[in-house]
Amino acid sequence: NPSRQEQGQGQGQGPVPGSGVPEESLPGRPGAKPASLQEPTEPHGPLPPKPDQSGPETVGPTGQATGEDPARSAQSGAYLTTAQGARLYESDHSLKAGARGPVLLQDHHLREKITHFDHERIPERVVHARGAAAHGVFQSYGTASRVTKAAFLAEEVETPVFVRFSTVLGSRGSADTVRDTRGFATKFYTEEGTFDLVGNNIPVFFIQDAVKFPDIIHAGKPHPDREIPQAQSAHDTFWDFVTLHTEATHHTLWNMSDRGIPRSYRMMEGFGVHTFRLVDAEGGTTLVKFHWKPKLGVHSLVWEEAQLINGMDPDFHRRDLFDAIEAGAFPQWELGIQTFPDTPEQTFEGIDLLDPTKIVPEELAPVQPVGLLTLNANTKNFFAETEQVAFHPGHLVPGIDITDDPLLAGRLFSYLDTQISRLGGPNFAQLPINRPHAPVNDMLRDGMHQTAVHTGVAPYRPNSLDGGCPFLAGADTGAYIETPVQVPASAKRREAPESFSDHFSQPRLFWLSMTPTEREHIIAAYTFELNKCYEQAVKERALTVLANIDPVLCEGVAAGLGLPVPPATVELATAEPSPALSQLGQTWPPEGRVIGIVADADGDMDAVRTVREAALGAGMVPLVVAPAGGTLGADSERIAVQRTYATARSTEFDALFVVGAPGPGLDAQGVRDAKAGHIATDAATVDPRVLLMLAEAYRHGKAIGGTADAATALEAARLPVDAPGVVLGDSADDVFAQLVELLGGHRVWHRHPASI
Ligand code: HDE
Repeated sequence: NPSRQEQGQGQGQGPVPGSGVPEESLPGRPGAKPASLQEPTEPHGPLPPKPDQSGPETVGPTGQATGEDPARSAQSGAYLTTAQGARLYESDHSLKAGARGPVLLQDHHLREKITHFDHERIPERVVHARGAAAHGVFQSYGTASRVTKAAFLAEEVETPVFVRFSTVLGSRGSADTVRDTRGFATKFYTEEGTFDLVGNNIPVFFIQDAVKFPDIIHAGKPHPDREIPQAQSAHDTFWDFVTLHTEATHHTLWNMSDRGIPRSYRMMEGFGVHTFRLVDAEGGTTLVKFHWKPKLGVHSLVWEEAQLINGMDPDFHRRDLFDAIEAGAFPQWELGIQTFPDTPEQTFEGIDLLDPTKIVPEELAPVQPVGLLTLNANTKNFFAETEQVAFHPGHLVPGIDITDDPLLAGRLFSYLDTQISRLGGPNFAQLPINRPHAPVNDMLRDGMHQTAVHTGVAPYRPNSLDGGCPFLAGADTGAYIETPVQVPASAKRREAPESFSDHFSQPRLFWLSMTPTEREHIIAAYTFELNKCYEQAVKERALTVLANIDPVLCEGVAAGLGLPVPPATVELATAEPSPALSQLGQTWPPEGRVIGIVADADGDMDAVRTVREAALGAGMVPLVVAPAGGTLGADSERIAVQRTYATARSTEFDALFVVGAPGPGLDAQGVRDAKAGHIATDAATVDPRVLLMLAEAYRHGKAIGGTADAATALEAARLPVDAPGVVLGDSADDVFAQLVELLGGHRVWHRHPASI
């Protein structure tokens, strides 16, 4: 099942031949076009969905499965019609008084088409506007049954899901690989109602109280006077706020770490952030934190690479997710829970479980797997699904309850409120993507965009006129059954508990848990961001915050800013490192990683073929990169080219395999022959785009392999052929095996200069 990436570029399906009806004979079609440019003239329905593109089962507004295709209401016939179903015979010209005359207002089709177009956009999300989503399935292991009665967590239950990943700060059209937190929101369409786990890829938050949310977002969004920078935290207002409001220190530190620039949505962790309360069948309760663990490992870009991608392919993460699913490489995550006794203090090992700026190290409370998420179907319509989906942390099912985390309380209000304005009224739960798969009978009536036709006369309780319907559930099956938690007797106060004022011990724990490589990246990230600020006072204050985390961090950043090192204002905490927080040091599978096979017409086609097949066998995505599109090799066994030197950039690949020393496409007379390309005879004639690819891949710590004669290309790029992570040899199989081994550690880190 070749992915879109593998199908090559610019090689879409050609025009479908017409039915033989001469174009001129159709009304309003002046002149015939050459056969190859003709539109199909025979009516046929919309293209059937691809097998991997099935969405959730369609359910009616009252919840029962209808089997009706949601596209039916707008795409049910072969002919172009008005919104009222009247067929149109022409759609290319406005109605005019003569070919050169004025356009007539009576043209209903023109007015209807333009009016609808004028209203095609809805407000983007105020945060998390930029996202990508997919359908999938959640298979529970049953291991959570001992702590929750939630039916979808019972043994071997399969639940359809829809997951939307996002960045926080940027607008809908912003680039994917900015330094930011990523949203990880999951809608479980369970048989007991919809459960939404609306999480992030960072386990803590900037603020402890929802009342500060507009402040942090206003500070992070572009400056109000000139609306720059887009989707960035590298500006004065962000750093002004987070250095004054030091409870943001922990989250900011995670943003400045490699977690802020994930390699792929498929390779990030997800966290529920708040502590939730699970309830078992006997009413027993357990406090938990939710974790998503990606099967492909947790990997990140390097900063220079992330910046290059934002120019080369701003849709990098969105494309990566869609292509992987289309190719059948379905990403998977394990859902896990950390469990804590539900004590009146709601603390664990001294950590306040109601403080969303704190984690509980996995070494103290291991993450216990409870089920497997597989994303296996792409969206069919971005707007209808990804844009219109509405998550809410208050969408809970029996067995899952909230805690008194003050940040969560504000979220419970905010999501519905914002969705009423974003989705134009209170009936968005009837949109196909938001419809529960459980039966709905809610007594909510009327309102903007009501699409259900409710029957009965008594949408109130109690009633006798509708036979008392609908009925209440028993306490054993109902949701939102309050756990009888004692609320401490106290006067009303605007204040936080004392434990919330510790803002530095966990940032220090995070810093101490990083490997030297990760620490270098953090210092470089702070240095970059603060050097983008103009205000000296902001930079100086940021250094004081860093001094409160660790002197090495503070000194490194101060050196990069050219500023003196300030003293710490708190006593540094003694923290036991948590190795689980580090992304490095483990070995990961090569599945889903992309290898670029750089070749030209004169190269060793056996090597190209061997690596391509081996990569496919390993579940990787091989992309052949050549001077021009089309194919490479002898007529009988042509190999499709997916990227050209002009469309490829090193950033798309996790590893490179270079065949020979691809030349600049000059013939013997030195005349450009872009189609063929020729093996360079010496270092001076290697194609400069290949040199750039090699230099970047080398600098970004990527594995580089090649046939033995690729040494000329490496030398031309002034790269040592015997450096770590560079593997050349006569056997393409052997070289590939070594590349896979290198990919297991993600990158050749000691080759990556800390400053980039
Ligand atoms: Fe959100 N958040 N948030 N948030 N959030 C929204 O809801 C809000 C917070 C998260 O893919 C909005 O429908 C407040 C934490 C994700 O559609 C809005 C506070 C976490 C998404 C909103 C928070 C999140 C949102 C904007 C502080 C991780 C995208 C559009 C009290 C646990 C969901 C919308 C999607 C979206 C409010 C804090 C995750 C405005 C007030 C903490 C993944 O309602």
